[in-house]
Amino acid sequence: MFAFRLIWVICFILEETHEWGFKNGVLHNSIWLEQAAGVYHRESRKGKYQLTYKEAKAVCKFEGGNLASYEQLEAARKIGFHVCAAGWFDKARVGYPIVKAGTNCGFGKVGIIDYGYRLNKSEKWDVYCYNPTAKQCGGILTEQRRIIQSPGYPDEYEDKQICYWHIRVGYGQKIVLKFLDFDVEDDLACLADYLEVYDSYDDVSGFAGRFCGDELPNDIISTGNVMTLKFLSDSSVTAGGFRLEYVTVDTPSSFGNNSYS
Ligand SMILES: *[C@@H]1O[C@H](CO)[C@@H](O)[C@H](O)[C@H]1NC(C)=O
Ligand SMILES: *[C@@H]1O[C@H](CO)[C@@H](O)[C@H](O)[C@H]1NC(C)=O
Ligand SMILES: [Ca+2]
Repeated sequence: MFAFRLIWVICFILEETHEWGFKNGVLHNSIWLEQAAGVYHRESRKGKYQLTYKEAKAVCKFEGGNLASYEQLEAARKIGFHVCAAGWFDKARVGYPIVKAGTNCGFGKVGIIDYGYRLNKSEKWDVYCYNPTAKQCGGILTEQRRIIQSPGYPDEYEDKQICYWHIRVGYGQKIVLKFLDFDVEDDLACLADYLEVYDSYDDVSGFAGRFCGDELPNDIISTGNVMTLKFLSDSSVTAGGFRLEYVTVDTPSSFGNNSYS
């Protein structure tokens, strides 16, 4: 019985952590990750609400962390961590952090929406992990301007990095990305390592570009007040990394016309 379980767990981990897959010829990694103060939300690579308690624990552990505790989740929520998806956290509890009350999410309440201790550990949810050392790689950025750089910059970045930066500025503002330094493992289609920019809240819509090599990309201006940056490195060959700055600009009505919207 024990051996069977062990094999099952190993199979799960292999399945869950296999190298990035190709879809329509494009290297794709659709995990959705949101992070604040070491706490982050994870979906299974199979999609939303696909992790049993045991699988959820394995996901956090594989990334060097643990399931978040209620206190860690609440501490993250207090600095703006808001996710509309229920996930496992410590002690087989399920819930999610809500900052802004909404009718579609959290029953109009604010706080940790707590489904309590689950008796049935085979139920499937997302997961909330805690890993304070993962902090420098991504996060939610709300400042008016800020430098973003690859992990370890100005040293070379490491293999197998996944960083998501979600930039959210004031309503009516736009984000201007200015690249200051850029050196990411080069290949023709940027399949190995790359920085992707999305003119959107997530990495599903609003694709604005994928970059690798050592040519400095042009400035990128968002259409709205959110932007997502995703940096991924594969398991071999690193490079110098990148450094960029974003600034915010207000959008007066004279700023172009709205023919694109
Ligand atoms: C536990 O949850 C799983 C997944 O939702 C379900 O298939 C199963 O029937 C549940 N078991 C019990 C005893 O309720
Ligand atoms: C609005 O912008 C579009 C595209 O940039 C341009 O073709 C069009 O002439 C502009 N219209 C006005 C009234 O400025
Ligand atoms: Ca690489």
